[in-house]
Amino acid sequence: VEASIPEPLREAWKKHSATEFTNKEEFEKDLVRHIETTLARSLYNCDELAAYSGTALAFRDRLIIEWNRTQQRQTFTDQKRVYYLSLEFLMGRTLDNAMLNVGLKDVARDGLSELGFRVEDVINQEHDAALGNGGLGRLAACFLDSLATLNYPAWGYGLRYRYGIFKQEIVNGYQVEIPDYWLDNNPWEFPRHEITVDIQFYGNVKKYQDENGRISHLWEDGEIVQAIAYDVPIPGYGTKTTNNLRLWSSKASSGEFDFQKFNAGDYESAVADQQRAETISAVLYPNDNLERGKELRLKQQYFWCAASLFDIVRRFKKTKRAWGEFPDQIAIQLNDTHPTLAIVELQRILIDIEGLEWDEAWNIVTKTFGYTNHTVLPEALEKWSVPLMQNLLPRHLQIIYEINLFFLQSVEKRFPNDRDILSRVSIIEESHPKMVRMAYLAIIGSHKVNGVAELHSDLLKTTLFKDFVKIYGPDRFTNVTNGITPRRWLHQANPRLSALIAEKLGSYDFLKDLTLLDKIEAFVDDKAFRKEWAVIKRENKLRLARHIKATTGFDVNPNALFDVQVKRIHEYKRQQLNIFGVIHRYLSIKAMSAEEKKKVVPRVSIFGGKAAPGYWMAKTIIHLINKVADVVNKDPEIGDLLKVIFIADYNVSKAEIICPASDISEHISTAGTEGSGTSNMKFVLNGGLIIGTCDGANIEITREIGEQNIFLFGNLAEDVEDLRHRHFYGNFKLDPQLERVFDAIKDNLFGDKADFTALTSSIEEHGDYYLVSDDFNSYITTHEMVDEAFQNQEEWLAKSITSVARMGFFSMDRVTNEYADSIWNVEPLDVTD
Ligand code: NTF
Repeated sequence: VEASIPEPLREAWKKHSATEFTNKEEFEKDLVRHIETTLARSLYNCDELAAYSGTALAFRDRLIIEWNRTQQRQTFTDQKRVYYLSLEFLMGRTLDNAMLNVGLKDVARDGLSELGFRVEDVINQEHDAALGNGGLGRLAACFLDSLATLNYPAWGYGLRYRYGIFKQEIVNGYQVEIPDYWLDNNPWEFPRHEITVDIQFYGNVKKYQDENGRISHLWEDGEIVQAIAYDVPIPGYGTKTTNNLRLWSSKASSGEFDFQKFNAGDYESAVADQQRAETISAVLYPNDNLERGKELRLKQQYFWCAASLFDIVRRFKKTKRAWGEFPDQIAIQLNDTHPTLAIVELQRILIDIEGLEWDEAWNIVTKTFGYTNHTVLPEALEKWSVPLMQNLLPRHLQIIYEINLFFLQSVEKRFPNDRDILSRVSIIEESHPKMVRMAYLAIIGSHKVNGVAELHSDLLKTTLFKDFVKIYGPDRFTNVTNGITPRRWLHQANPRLSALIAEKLGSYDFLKDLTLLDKIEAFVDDKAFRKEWAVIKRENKLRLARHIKATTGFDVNPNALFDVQVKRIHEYKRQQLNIFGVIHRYLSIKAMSAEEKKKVVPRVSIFGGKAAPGYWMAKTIIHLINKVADVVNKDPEIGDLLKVIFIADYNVSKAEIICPASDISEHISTAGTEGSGTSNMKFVLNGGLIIGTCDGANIEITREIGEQNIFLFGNLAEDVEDLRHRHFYGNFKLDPQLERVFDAIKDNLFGDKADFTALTSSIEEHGDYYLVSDDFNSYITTHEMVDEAFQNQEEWLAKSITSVARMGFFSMDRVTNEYADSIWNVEPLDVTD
């Protein structure tokens, strides 16, 4: 509904248009006004939380003014836009980022200080927005930051979960999950109650002949759920562009269905319907790299895809352009296969509702979509059962069958002598029940498919999607190695390092062009610079040590080597390898003479990460880490030489404290299993070294920073299959050092050995799928090299500085420009007048 102020009255309006604070006085005025009016508090009644809310509201005003301008400008210019569809956006906190991106953190600091508050304390009041599991969700958040910073006209589309990823507590060494209700007074979202879409589920399909004699399909009956839009402004760094993240929330439709029930006196059932509808956007599925095929998950996916597509199509139709121009105006990126139904939904809209012919519609669809694959793990590849889809989305299933038919016909024509290829590439897996292979559907419905690091993209082409390379040729498949936003992961998380770099380079321009970092390599021998660098690392370690003390009660020595592994707990990421290595170190120290102990480099082994609630093995790993910590940390023979810390509830805001404080971090997945990894980049960018396998982006990090600056170990991806095969045929021999570790566990050194049988036997008896034993010796030896290197602090420092200098490639801005050029074909739009 358009309702604009008539032209002659606009002058009066413009006189009173909202303005933005630009200095301390104006900020304080906005702050106090919000606290006194919006929050109904007073100077007698203003705690840090109120100060946070007031500050957030003052900054929100600024963001929304720029948001309005950006949206008007983008609509007026009407050039091609990008829509990033992701079920996860792991945003973390917003206030600090907003202050830094609009360049007014100092103003806020001074203003708050005049009113009796410290900006850091105020920032710490904010609850993380944790609508994601791990790397995939955080990548989406980094994308939004870069898209806005680079002035791309781009929107994110996601779900507004009432509960984000659960909060983790550790009770008696076990993970306990606490629901994350995060929406109470969240100042960063704008409910758009007027922007709603009705979404249909279930029902059945009727064929009929339309007035032109054409066979058409009518999807009728079933139930309707309403999608309501919530908008979150996304400010770029050092630009006026403020893009939009639109999150959908579900509600019962206020259609006549309910009223009939209600009027019939069936109040309870009407309310129950309401509840059921709201369940769709209630909770984020807490699995990382795992899909479990639950109906509610499929409902979430369709609900979000259908609402987003309706919104995108509605916006396109307003421009009155011809349908053929759709792909010139719109690029849609699918973050993994979760939004694959969007492909089917757009085809449905075009043929069933807009009346296009199949071929014309399909041509538009495939030109519009791009698909990013993030994993080769089989358990993470989405498949939906045909009966489930038949019931929930009958018309979509028909369209999928049709897509498959045309696809298989074309394959058959091109490879008439290869009968097997048809069943291999069919979207439908002929199992019981039949399954829809979402990755295949995503490939067939897109014009570009990309992996997230070179090795990963190569593996896609040579294994998982090999047949599709044969069918479509290699050009449909490409690589875009992941990156991270330097705004959050350097400037915000490590302000002192950022300031030191800016001082040397003469400006903060490197935050917009991270390749400029290479200029700091010239200072690698500069004494004063090196000293400052070391002091900053130490300060960051002290900050983490304070956090550890406050949350676990343990004191850790800031001079010790901080060795960090923080990421989701997963067998393929091999936290078990790490903790077995820690046990090995513990046993070695215990066996030392007093003289020998003097040579030991003190270590703090820090772990953090959540296990999916149903992932029993991952929970066992957490339990073992905590049991080892209990024993080691209290052992008087060990003292400061080794400490084991599990940081509970690892999340984005904790990562901001942890990443700048590491000396070394662990990225030790079984070769060939980690798509990319992005925390590896965060640690190196903050001056930490890494120990890792030749996997994911570790390989490109090595290429950029030089192999003398990284500790690589372990078997290569090309050897994994062979090793597994050998294990399977009985050629498995437990590594002798690992055997010592297992003996200690079996001697009940860390509590009841029975608690850990699953873990040890998966290696000893069940084939060691993740090659923990095969890599153990190499891992231990490499850690000895780490100790040795750490003793030469001057060398270590040089490695640290050189590595940071060479990390420019891993900026999310490079990533975003690569997608824009090679997948989306979109141009930036400067919104400044
Ligand atoms: C993850 N994939 C990969 O496991 C990470 O290596 C990668 O860095 C991120 O994606 C971002 O690309 C997934 O979470 C999923 F869903 F694909 F399993």
